[in-house]
Amino acid sequence: MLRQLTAGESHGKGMIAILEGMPAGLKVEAQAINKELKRRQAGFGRGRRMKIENDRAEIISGLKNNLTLGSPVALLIRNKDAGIEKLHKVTAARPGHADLAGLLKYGFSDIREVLERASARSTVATVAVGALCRKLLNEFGIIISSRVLSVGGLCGRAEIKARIKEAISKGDTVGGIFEVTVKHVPVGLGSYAQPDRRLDSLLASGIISIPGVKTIEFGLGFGYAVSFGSEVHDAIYYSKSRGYFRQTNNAGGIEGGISNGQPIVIRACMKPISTLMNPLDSVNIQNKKVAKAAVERSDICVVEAAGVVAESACAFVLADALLEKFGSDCLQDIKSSYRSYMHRIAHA
Ligand code: EPS
Repeated sequence: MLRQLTAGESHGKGMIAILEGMPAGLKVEAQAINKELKRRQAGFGRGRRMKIENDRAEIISGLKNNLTLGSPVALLIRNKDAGIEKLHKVTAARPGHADLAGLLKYGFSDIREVLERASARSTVATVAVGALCRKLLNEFGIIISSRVLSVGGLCGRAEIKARIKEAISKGDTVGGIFEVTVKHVPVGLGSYAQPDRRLDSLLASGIISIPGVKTIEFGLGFGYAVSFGSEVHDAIYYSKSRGYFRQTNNAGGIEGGISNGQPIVIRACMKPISTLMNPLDSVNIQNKKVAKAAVERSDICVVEAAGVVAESACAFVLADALLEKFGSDCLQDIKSSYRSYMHRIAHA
């Protein structure tokens, strides 16, 4: 079983990730992690922080000569903007952020204490963990990608860029929809046997945990609600050369909580970032008088980056499901178990 633990404040010394349960014998170079960290920083509409940071992982443990040892892998990504002790007090909660609920829950008198950990900077650690998991999945031919489908209701590169520019000029922010696709997932990951073993439940949990993600759908998703069953279920065919196959993938690669061998397709909505340069009404938490919400340096649009983070969250869930199915200690053993299973499936 894979377990992850992350730590770090947005302007603290750095972000930390520990991944336990990686099998021994997997080749991992820091470069592979850094490549994913760089993808997370990209996208039109990112804020000034991304110009300051150049996120790079230091591998602290779990590897020797670039090979995993089967022991916990610990990663450290240092923050360049690490002035947490010197940052000003925040007194007007931003609608949409964790600010107010966090302040009340933990009994703070400065919203800064909330926003430092609630910040989406925490996704640095998610992506670092995801990069390790992705390396494992690649050994089995599993490939994860993402793309932006729309921003502010508009599709197409030029329209999306124009929408983000419009948000910038108005001191506003804008959200959108991204799609994650996972190819070459073997049939049989996850199970219907318990709710918490369903692959879609686990993937949904991973993606909805990303700050700012509000909805998620698999395959046809909400489209199922407006169709007859005969129109949307993926009919089953068989041929000697292909075995069982489908001509459609409305299920998005998962039936009954189990991967069915088709690509896994997930779409999710990332809400507009809640820090607005032209802020909404709020209340000063010290004197309870009307105040404008706090204005912090932030991003305008992070839909592309959210896709990269969602890929990483999926990589963790799928790597865990793969290890559960095929064994967990030694990559070589896992590969032989995988080969023998695939052979059985091919002749089923
Ligand atoms: C982020 C770092 C943060 C924000 C952003 C994501 O850095 P700073 O607060 O110093 O500008 O840019 O966080 C949020 C949008 C948020 O709502 O918390 C990052 O590394 O992705």
